[in-house]
Amino acid sequence: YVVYTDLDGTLLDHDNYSYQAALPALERLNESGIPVVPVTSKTRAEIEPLCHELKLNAPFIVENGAAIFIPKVFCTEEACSELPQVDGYRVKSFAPAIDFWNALVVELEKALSGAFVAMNQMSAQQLADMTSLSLPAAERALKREYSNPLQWLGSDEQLQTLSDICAQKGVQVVKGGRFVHLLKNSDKGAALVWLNNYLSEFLEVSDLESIALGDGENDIAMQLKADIAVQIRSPAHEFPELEKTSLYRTEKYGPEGWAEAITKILNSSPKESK
Ligand code: 2M8
Ligand code: MG
Ligand code: MG
Repeated sequence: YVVYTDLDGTLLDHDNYSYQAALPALERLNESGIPVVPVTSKTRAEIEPLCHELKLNAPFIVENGAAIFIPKVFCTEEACSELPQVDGYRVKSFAPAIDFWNALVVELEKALSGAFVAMNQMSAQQLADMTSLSLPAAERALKREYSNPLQWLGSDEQLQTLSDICAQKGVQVVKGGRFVHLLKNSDKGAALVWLNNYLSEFLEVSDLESIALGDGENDIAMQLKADIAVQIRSPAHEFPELEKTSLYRTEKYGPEGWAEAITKILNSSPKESK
């Protein structure tokens, strides 16, 4: 197995961002040598300290599938030589870089003035206030490389207008826990497929099974592509609609639901490190 997991509302509590309840299940995965891959709308600057705290050394997927950061230990010369090097990683990117997004938002402002506040227009303090992130965490969230999420203030009708304008530019609109996210040439599903192929070659396992856990609408793309999908119960919204045979919906919320699902899957699996 490889575990692909959303962070906010999934591995991390929607309200206080704690992962405490998931720790025993995470430990069990670590012991079984099952890689845990964050797949999130968060930035690299937000994910790195978390990976460090949780001792995750696997690749991770940033900003809603925009790019995959592959640490050196997961690289071979053969597999990675074509990928650009950034700090200690090789990077496979799908989405346009941040300048594209900042320019797009300026244009959207003209048609939908007042309907949203883009993250790059917020101070760290403002972002901290609206999300209950700590101030340093909000600073890391503002270090965006591939996306500029929108705090939505407008009507549903204006959201439809946003979708229509964006569609003409090949940009897709999806909802996260608190923000509206814009995607182009990427989603969590495409990133999962690319990385699972990469890892099955790297680990030399031909039938590497993927488990995708998430709470939001922006997780559906990866849940559709995964072998096993887990929808984590959210205190903020209903389960997003998802049709799939191998779907498990948790009883518990956030990281408790995460542990519930992982425990259930591992207990019912004949071979833990499949
Ligand atoms: C944003 O993402 C969440 C994910 O569901 C949201 O849309 O509410 C991100 O852009 C992330 O960088 C940030 O940490 C988070 C804070 O709640 O919001
Ligand atoms: Mg989420
Ligand atoms: Mg997310």
